[in-house]
Amino acid sequence: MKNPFESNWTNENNGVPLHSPEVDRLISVLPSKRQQRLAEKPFYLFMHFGMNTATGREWGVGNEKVTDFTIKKINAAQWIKCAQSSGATGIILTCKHHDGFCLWPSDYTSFSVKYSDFEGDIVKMVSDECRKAGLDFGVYLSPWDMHEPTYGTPDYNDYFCNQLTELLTNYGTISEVWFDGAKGADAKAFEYDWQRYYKLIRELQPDANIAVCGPDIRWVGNEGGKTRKSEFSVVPSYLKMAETVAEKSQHAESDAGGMKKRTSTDEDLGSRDLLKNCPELCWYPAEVDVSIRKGWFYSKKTNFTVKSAKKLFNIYLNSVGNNCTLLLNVPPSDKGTIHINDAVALRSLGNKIEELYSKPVLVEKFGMLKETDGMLDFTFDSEKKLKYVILKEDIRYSQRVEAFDIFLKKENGNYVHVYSGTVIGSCKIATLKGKKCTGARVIIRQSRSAPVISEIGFYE
Ligand code: FUL
Repeated sequence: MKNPFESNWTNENNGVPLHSPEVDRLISVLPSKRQQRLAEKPFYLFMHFGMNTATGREWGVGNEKVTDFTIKKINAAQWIKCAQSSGATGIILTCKHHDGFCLWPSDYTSFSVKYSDFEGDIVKMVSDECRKAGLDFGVYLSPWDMHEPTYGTPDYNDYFCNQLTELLTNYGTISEVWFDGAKGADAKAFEYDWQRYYKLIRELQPDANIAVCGPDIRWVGNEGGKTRKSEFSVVPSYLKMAETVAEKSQHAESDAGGMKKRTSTDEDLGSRDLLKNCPELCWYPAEVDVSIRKGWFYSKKTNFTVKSAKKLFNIYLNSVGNNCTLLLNVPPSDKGTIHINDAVALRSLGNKIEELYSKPVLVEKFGMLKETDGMLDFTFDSEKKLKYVILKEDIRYSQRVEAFDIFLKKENGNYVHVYSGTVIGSCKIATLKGKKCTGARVIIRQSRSAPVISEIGFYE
C-alpha cells in the first residue's frame, strides 16, 4: 500500500507545477486592504426593513404611498443587542428597497420617512446604535426603483448618486455598500452607470466594500446558504460583471421570497484549469446572503420558519469556515423590534460560535512554509476529543493551498485519515465530531508555490 505521507507539495504537488510563470501570475492576485479587513470580520447581519414591513410584502408594487408606512417607532438598540448576541460584527440596512421608499429624509424625494407618521431618521437611529456598540454599518440601496419618476431616464443616475452621497456622508463610516441586481421583468429598460457609482463610493468612503453588483464582494450564487466545495477568491475578472448584467439578475419576486436556489455562476470558479484560459484575474471573495426565516422581509406568517440555531451554525461553518463571509438576514418586524423567535435563534447561534472557539487544544502560527515542511506534526499534552481544526492562510500572499489532508494520531501511534480539503483561504473549518487523538498531522498536497499559513488550530 502506498505510504499516505509520501506525496505533498514539496515533492509531488499532485502532479501540477509548484513554480511556473502561470503560478506566479495566480499568486500575484492579492486582496485590497478593504478586502483584508472584510476577511477579519466575516460575519454580519442584513436587516430588511421598510415599506414592505408595513405592507406585508416581499416586493413593493410601485403605487405605495408614504401613508402606507404605518410603523411609528423602532427599537434600534434591541436590533443591535440581537446582532451582538449572535457574534455578528456589523449590520447592513436596506435603506431603500425596490419600492423606492427611503428610510432617511432624503432631499431628493418626498417618498421617505420624513413624510410619513414616523418621527425620525431610521438610518441615523440604526447607524448611531451600531456606532455606540462598536458594530460596523453598511447600506443597501436598491438600484431598481419602482416609485421614482426619473427611473428609466439618464436623470435617474443623478438621483441615485445624490442618494448615495447622502448615505455616504451623513452616517459616519460605511463598511459595505450592497448593490442588488434584481429588477422586475416589466421594469423599464435602463442601464445603470455602475462606474460612476463606484467612483463616488471610492471618493466618499474609500474603505467600504462594494458587494454583488460591485467589484469587491462576489455573490455566492444562491440564497439558500450553500457554498461550493472549493470557494476560490482568485477568479476570472469577468465575474465582476456577472450580476450587473440584467440577464443574470433576479426578475421575479418569487425568486427572492421563495429563496429559490439560483446559480448565476458555475461550480468551478477558480481551478488552475479554468484560470489558465482567463487573461484577467481578480480577488473577489464570496459572500453568503441567506435569511434567518422564509422571505427577506418580516411577516407574521413566517414566524415559524425561523431556522434553528443548529441549522444557522451549520451555515456559519459552511460559509465563514469555507473562505466566505456570511451575511445573515434578520428582518425586524412591523412592531419595530426583532421578533422573539429570531432573537432566541440569534443568541443560541452566538453561543455556538463562542463554544466553537472556546476550547483550544493547540493553536500554532506559521508563515511561509519551507521545503522541509511537507508534513506538519502536532502533539497534544494528553488525549483529546477534537471537534474542529481551523486553518488560515495569510491572504496577503494570495490564496495558495489547493489540497490538504488531516490525519489524527491515535494513542497506539497509528495515524487515521479524517479529512480532505481543497481551498483554505482566509479560514477553513474542518469538522471532526469529537474524534479521539493524541496529536495530528496536516499534509498540504497541492499548492501554488510555497503555502503561507498564518495559523492552524485544534479545538475540542
Ligand atoms: C434580491 C431582492 O430582490 C430581495 O428582495 C432581497 O433584497 C435580496 C437580498 O436580493 O435580489
